[in-house]
Amino acid sequence: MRIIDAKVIVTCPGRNFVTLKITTDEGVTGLGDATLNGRELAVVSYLRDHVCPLLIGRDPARIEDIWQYLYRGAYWRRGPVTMTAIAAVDTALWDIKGKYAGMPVYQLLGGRSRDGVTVYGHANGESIPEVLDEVARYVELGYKAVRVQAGVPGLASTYGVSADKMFYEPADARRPTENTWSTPQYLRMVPELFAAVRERFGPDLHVLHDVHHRLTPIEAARLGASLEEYHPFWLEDPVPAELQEGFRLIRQQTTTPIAVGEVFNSIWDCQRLITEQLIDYIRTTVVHAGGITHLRRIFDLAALHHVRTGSHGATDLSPVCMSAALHVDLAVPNFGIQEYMRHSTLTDEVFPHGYRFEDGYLHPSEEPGLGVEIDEELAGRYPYDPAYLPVNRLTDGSMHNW
Ligand code: CS2
Ligand code: MG
Repeated sequence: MRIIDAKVIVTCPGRNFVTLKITTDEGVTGLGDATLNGRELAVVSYLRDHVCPLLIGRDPARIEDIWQYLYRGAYWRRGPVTMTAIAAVDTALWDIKGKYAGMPVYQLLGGRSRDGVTVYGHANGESIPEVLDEVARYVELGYKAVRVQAGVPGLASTYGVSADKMFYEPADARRPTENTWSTPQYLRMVPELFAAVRERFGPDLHVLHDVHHRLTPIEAARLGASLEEYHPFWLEDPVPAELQEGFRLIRQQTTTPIAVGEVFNSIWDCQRLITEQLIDYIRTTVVHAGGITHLRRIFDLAALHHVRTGSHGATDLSPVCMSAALHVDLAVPNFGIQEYMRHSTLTDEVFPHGYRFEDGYLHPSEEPGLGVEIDEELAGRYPYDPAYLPVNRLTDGSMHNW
């Protein structure tokens, strides 16, 4: 068994996706998501120019060896571009291994640990009443968990609120749009949002919220404490997480659960957060954290420290990543929850897949491998269309975190 082809497919069925397709000498193919929102072409070049040529002739069964070869061989280790490229290779090789074994990948990861993968959807609106109506739609669809994001009074726009419903695409312009931010206004709004959700939907619905890296630890501590009476399922990305020990301050002040990690790309980004139990959920993903092989290492470290999984699942992670995530989610012992921002119908046509939503759960495909393909002819009709994530400034014009 040898790799005879490794090609990068770039398509934009409403948003950009980068996909790696590996083919063996026996005609077996595997897919890996390589999408890095706003920096897609950097990963395309990393794969096309520096990785794919080195894969030709290798044994696709040697997943771990190829992972180590690409990680150690880069010399310049880690980082979102490198680890997304390695992730795509790793994911495609697990897809191939499942097809050769004639099993869905979760069977190769230890088999089913649960009946289904609990997911959460995204309810958002400019006003709190609008958010409540969106939450009602998700409850009606059978979701047991919903993320809530509302506009901040006095601000023209904010993270997580868009005209789109059921999915949310933040990369909205060829040059980054500039948002304005006010922490005091925001800190006043969020407790009102949670009070309204609990008032209308009661205590049992899991309610999540994404702060999106915008507070200082003491502000996050204040927000966490102000929400305790509404028992959030989690408060996500309360502060930028380069200073992992900074989370100690939040931990000392509040019991509100913390989720972090969608921007992490290796175990080293979260090693202290996990081993000191500074977080409750780790949000690392197949596509950005080195693939299934590395993600399992992060999740195993988390399992030893009472930290559960809560992988990122936004629309800029393709159905290839979602398919792979569900196989990991089904098998790991310390599963927490899976984000599920639905893709557009056109995206689902470009990436036919076997996962399905039912009564608040996602179920991965039972097909051998990951259970996802790419319609290359259809993908070819939608060329890359540059789009950037917004940037954020404070009301005095200072750069802030988006
Ligand atoms: C967000 C994402 O889903 C989330 O939790 O943080 O929407 C994130 O902003 C995008 O994936 C960035 O590309
Ligand atoms: Mg987030």
